[in-house]
Amino acid sequence: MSYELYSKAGSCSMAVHAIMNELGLNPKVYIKVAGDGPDGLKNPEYLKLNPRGNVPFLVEDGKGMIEGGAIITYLCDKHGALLPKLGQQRAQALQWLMFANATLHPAYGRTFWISSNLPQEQQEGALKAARAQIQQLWDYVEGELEKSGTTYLAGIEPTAADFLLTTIANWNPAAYKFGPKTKAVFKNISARPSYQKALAEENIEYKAAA
Ligand SMILES: N[C@@H](CCC(=O)N[C@@H](CS)C(=O)NCC(=O)O)C(=O)O
Repeated sequence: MSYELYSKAGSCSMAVHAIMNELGLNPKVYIKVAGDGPDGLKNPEYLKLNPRGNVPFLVEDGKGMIEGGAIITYLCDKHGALLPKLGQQRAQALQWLMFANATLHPAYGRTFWISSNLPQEQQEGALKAARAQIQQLWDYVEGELEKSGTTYLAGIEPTAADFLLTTIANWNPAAYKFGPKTKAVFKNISARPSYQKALAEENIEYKAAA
């Protein structure tokens, strides 16, 4: 079984990278950069492999796969870790994985879109509104962790969702206030050897747990 992972340093694909390290999969990781240059995400060679021109892109024994939420679920199920198999525990773990992938990630995506597409004079107001939405999501996470009293999003053991949440939190962390329980998740996950290895391989400094 061979795994190749295309990642952009520190982006959502770094969560897949850390999860693969945690699962002991020893992926060969190719770090891409934004844009069209030789290593860019829109470079014609990369577009031949992955016409979406984004990351994460996983190649398992020559077969490609897109969409981080699906890649993570597939790998965790296949290798039997970081995603409970059955029942309420699985429901909670999937809920939080999808929250990170399909709610929190797109909310950050709006801030990136505003910064690269809106005229300068419109950016301040739009960014303020988009960041306020993101802050509400972080406040929701803290509230749910307080209610459940658990160390991680879906219980006392970490699941894949904690890895994705921890990774997203490191995107412009100075712009947001994280509650103490949320920060404890970032601290615990970012300290794991699997996560430290991904940070080192992608040359990223982890700041959200400070
Ligand atoms: N829904 C997709 C979103 C993937 C996505 O937006 N990836 C970002 C990095 S976090 C990307 O590749 N952006 C393109 C770029 O940076 O040019 C997924 O979860 O895989």
